[in-house]
Amino acid sequence: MRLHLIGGALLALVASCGGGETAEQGTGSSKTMVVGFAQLGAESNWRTAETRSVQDEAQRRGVELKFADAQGQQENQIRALKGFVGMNVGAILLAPKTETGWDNVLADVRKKNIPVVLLDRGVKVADESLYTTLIASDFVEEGRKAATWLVGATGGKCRLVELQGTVGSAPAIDRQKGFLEVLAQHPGMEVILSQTAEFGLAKGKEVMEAFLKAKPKEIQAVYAHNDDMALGAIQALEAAGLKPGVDVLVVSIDGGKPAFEAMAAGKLNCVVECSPLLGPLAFDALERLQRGETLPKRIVVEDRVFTAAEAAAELPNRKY
Ligand code: GZL
Repeated sequence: MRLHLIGGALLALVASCGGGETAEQGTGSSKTMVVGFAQLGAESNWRTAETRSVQDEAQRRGVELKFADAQGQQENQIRALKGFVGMNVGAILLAPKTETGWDNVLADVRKKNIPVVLLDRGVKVADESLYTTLIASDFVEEGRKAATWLVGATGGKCRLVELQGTVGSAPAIDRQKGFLEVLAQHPGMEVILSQTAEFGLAKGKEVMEAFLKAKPKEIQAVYAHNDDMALGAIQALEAAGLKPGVDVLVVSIDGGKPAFEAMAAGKLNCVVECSPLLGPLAFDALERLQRGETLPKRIVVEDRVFTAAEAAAELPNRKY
């Protein structure tokens, strides 16, 4: 792993992955593609799986990957993007922590004609030409699917709490939007408490403990914007002497192995899948760009819904 000084300061482990071997040395393909990947952090099992998917695919395709882990800070991502401009990379992959704050740095990137592919989260920019395409799930639809399952499981009558993802992030905003859109059709469904737990397991447990203190015996279900927070909530429910999945229903989004194990154990009732395995899609898009193709502005990753009844059979198929 080579460390690079960027902007005069060492940026948190900007490392060359892909074995440092360039395409000429490795796969023998005509063009060396050097790609910068500005990852937001490692806040969840999902995020780690996404990073691994991109790094493995770069290695497989003989692409030199400059990887920057922003440790959860948008300013580090911005610094990484500026560093990639300085290195004059061939393309940039960006998993933006939050929707806003990207206009200026993406304008700097565009000045160098470096294409930007957004991975897994969208941005709100004044000029959509500042990025080439967004490869992500439809988070509004994920929220709708979670709510539809919960309405069905409770007959449309339930007092529930919501564990929101990272404030200002596209998945947190849109998963809440889709969920509430469905709940608006069912007046018997009531969100009695809602708070961010930043997509983290420990924080999910902490916030759920606070919810249980504030509304003892009133909570009938938990809607968590991701598995890690749902697993934290499950720990809090058990610590309070409650049976998660039975006394209190739990529905989450992501579909990682730990969530399937919790469903198989009867502690989690429903998971809406959101695949982090975006490496192949990312490099397919970059190769299409290299061939001069025009990409659609939005590449939607399809999601499935799984319930506890299917968990044991599906678990061996889970790849993250
Ligand atoms: C979704 C992704 C979210 C996951 C969380 O594309 O941005 O961030 O749902 C992750 O687990 O932390």
